[in-house]
Amino acid sequence: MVFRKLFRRTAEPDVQLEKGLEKTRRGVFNEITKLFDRHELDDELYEDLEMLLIQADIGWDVSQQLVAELKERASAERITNPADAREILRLEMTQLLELATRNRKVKILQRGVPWVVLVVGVNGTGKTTGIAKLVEYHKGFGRSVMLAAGDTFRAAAIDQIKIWGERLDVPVIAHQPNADPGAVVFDAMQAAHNRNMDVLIIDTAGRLHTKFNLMAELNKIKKIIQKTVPNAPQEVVLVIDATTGQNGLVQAAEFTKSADVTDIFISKLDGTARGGIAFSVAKELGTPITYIGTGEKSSDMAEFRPDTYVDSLFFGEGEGF
Ligand SMILES: Nc1nc2c(ncn2[C@@H]2O[C@H](COP(=O)(O)OP(=O)(O)O)[C@@H](O)[C@H]2O)c(=O)[nH]1
Ligand SMILES: [Mg+2]
Repeated sequence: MVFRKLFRRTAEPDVQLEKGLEKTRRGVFNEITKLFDRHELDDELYEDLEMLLIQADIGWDVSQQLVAELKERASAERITNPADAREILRLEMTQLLELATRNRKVKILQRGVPWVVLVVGVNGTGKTTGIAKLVEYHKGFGRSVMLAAGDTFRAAAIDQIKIWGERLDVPVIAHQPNADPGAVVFDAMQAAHNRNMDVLIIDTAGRLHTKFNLMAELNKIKKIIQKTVPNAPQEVVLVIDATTGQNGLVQAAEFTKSADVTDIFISKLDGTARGGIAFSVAKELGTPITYIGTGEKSSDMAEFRPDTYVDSLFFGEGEGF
């Protein structure tokens, strides 16, 4: 009980995030926490830790790196108490995630000039739901928001975004199914510009193309956007589904190579007990993680912060004070 006091949160708790990460916290991270209840900080503990980190979808390389660093620091600082080692691990994990926020650009939105957000990613990752979340987020700042139904390949996709538009009371620019996405985007840009919208969010189709096609299509859409607002899109958000683990990361890498992704949105963190994907994203992609999705409602989103994220993996409600 004495060292229990060491386990302090780094940041203010985020209730939304804690709820979203509950499965992960109760799953692998509960196992990780329990490891450090052991009496000895020995090789067996380090080996078990590495295995659990890999199970948490933190990725092979990153897991090895974390354990190696922990070992080194524990040895250099003559730490023998597992409870102290756990604190070091927590700080190391936070530092690793800070890599993912270091390159984040400051966003300065101008009232009445459309801040254009292009949302990309593989089909089913949560783009359209993520867009609903972004609408609620921007509306929370009192901004006017418009949507563009740029995924014209499935009629259902157009209906889905229209329904969100009605629910959230924002206009949606849409064409018929199978229309040219470029034409939708052009119309939406004109409408957003003419109506002095603060934010325009553009949905895209998430077909897995060959790399060349993906690049060509996204470039074409960007050129169309720039006909109306030359410095747009100010944000290109890539949605990554947390439940697809390391596989999702490989697909995401294709997008970061093809599109100038500015921000990453990790969706469905509530749906997995292995919520460690953020660590491999931070290490492998180098693109800032900005948003995280923790459910199917438009309010189920949090801004990504390394300290609250790591706290939420280790502490449940009312713990860690
Ligand atoms: N549990 C959970 N489900 C989500 C989340 N985001 C999206 N979904 C669900 O995932 C499915 C695909 O989402 P959708 O937004 O249509 O993906 P898209 O094809 O990329 O546009 C839908 O059933 C969503 O309700 C999330 O953060 N948590
Ligand atoms: Mg969609």
